[in-house]
This record gives sequence, structure tokens and C-alpha cells, in this order.
Amino acid sequence: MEFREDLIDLLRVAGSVVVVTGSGVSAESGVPTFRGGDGLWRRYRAEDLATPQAFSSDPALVWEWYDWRRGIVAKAKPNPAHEVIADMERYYPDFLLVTQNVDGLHRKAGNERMVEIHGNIWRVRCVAELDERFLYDNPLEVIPPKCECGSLLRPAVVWFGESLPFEGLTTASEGIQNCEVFLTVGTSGVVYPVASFPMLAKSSGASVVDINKDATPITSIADHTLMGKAGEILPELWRAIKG
Ligand code: BV8
Repeated sequence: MEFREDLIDLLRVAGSVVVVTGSGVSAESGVPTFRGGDGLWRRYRAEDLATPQAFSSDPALVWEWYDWRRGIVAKAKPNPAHEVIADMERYYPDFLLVTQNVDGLHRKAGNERMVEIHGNIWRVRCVAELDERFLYDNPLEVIPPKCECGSLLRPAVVWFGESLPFEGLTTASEGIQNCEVFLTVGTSGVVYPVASFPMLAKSSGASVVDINKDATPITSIADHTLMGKAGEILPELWRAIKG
């Protein structure tokens, strides 16, 4: 796989790098994407399941979907794309990973300087007390799961129409406005506010690099577009950078 010299030079000497990932980075770990060929939403419509309204009208249905996804994620392992992104955290002096994924695979691969900006599928929140905790039961013993206080537990993820965590959003925005290189991997660039991050990076003077299997709205603003599978491109790119 050939890469442009200026891309290799850029990534070899960068001091500050922000990486934003979407479900495409976990596709080669066997976790279905949202909008691709085997997209999760293809079988289910987002508005039917990943919204507060859906949960309040049918918490069991929403939990059936999440329990099914938790089962898939439990068997998934980080793939070479996750491994390279974990290596990047050790290599770059100033590094931040912002993931839209709730599967926890980046943390499994070793990333720590990271924001799970849409939450984590293994965390749950009591709808009454609002405290969060991990719930690793797989499969769930009871659907929908309940808190000791008797109230429902919900997935501690960000649903459509819900605000993203303030702290995570602030960390991400600050990182993006101060980075030299902004790398997106496996995101369709359609879900806001994360979809606005590439333009924020560009307008803040960063070089935008996009790795994706397909063209997306990010393609038109990226300085470098690497089209293909993240699990194949990233290891090759990383070998070229580290020489
Ligand atoms: C909010 C967590 C403020 C739960 C998710 C109209 C215009 C603009 C915005 C809106 C609008 N209408 C509504 C909105 C707001 C809405 C939104 O953006 N909707 C979109 C659909 C238009 N956003 C929100 O509601 C957000 N909140 O705005 O708050 C607010 C507050 C109060 C009241 C009003 C507003 C909350 C959004 C978060 C939703 N939660 N997930 C869960 O996971 O169950 S979204 C879900 O989509 C996942 O997090 C996912 O990660 C995310 C983004 O999708 P991608 O990760 O990009 O995945 P996708 O499948 O789409 O793409 C994969 C890509 O990878 C593809 O391009 C594919 O080609 C590529 N690929 C596949 N395989 C590979 C690969 N690439 C490389 N290698 C491979 N092997």
C-alpha cells in the first residue's frame, strides 16, 4: 500500500493528534455498523430503539436490542485498527481519542486518553437515582433490569435527542481546536454534534485525515482520504510512519 510522502511526514512529526472513531473501526471485530451493509439500523430503525421515547414506551424491547448487542460485543476482540490507535497514544506527545462507539474495544486495546462520547454499552443508569454503574451480566438475567431501589435501569448511552456529556464534549472540543492532525476512522459523519468535528478541526488549522471504506461528507473536507478497511490501512500506514 503506497502513501503520499507529505502524509507520512505529517504523521511522523506531529506533536498533537486527535482521533475520532465510529462503528467502522469495530466492523472487523465483528461488531455490526449502524448504516453500512450489515447496519444495525437496517434491522431496527434508530428512532424505534435508541431514543428516550422508545425506552419509556417499551423498555423491554429496547433492552432486548441492547442485550443482543452486548452479546456480540462480549465476544469481540480489538482488531489491528484498535491496536494501532492504542500505539498512537504512546507515540504522540499530545493525543486524544474521541469514540462514538459504545463497545469498549478501544479501552480493551489499551487507550486511556479517550472520551466515550456516546457512552458505554456495559454501563447502566438508574432512571430515578441517576447514578451509573457497570452491569456485565451477559445475557441479562432480567429484562428490563431493575435498580435495588425498584426503578428501571437504562443503558448509560446517549440516545438521539439527548445531550452529549458536557465534560466529554468540552474535552473533545478543546483537543480538536488545538491539534495539528485530526484523524477520523470509520465514521459516516452524519450524527451530530460529532459530525461537526472535522469542520471544527479544519477551521482551527488542523490537517484532516479520513480513513473509511466509503465516501462520506467528511471526504469533501479531508486533506487526505484513505479509502478502505481500517484494519488493513492503519497497520500499513503505521509501519510506513515508524519506518
Ligand atoms: C444531540 C449511542 C442536542 C447509542 C448513538 C438534523 C440535523 C442535524 C442534527 C440532527 C437532525 N435531527 C436530529 C439531529 C440530532 C441527532 C442527529 O445527529 N441525527 C442524525 C441522524 C441526523 N443527534 C442527536 O440527537 C445527538 N444529540 O444532538 O443533542 C439536543 C439535545 C436535546 C434536544 C435536541 C438536541 C445524539 C446523537 C447520539 C446518538 N447515539 N449511539 C447506541 O450506540 O446504541 S448514534 C450511533 O451513530 C453510534 O454512536 C454511532 O457510532 C454513531 C455514528 O455512526 P457511525 O459511528 O459513523 O457509524 P455508521 O454505521 O453510521 O458509519 C460507519 C462508517 O464506517 C461507514 O461510513 C462505513 O462505510 C464505514 N466502515 C464500515 N466498515 C469499515 C468502515 N470504515 C473502515 N473500515 C471498515 N472495516
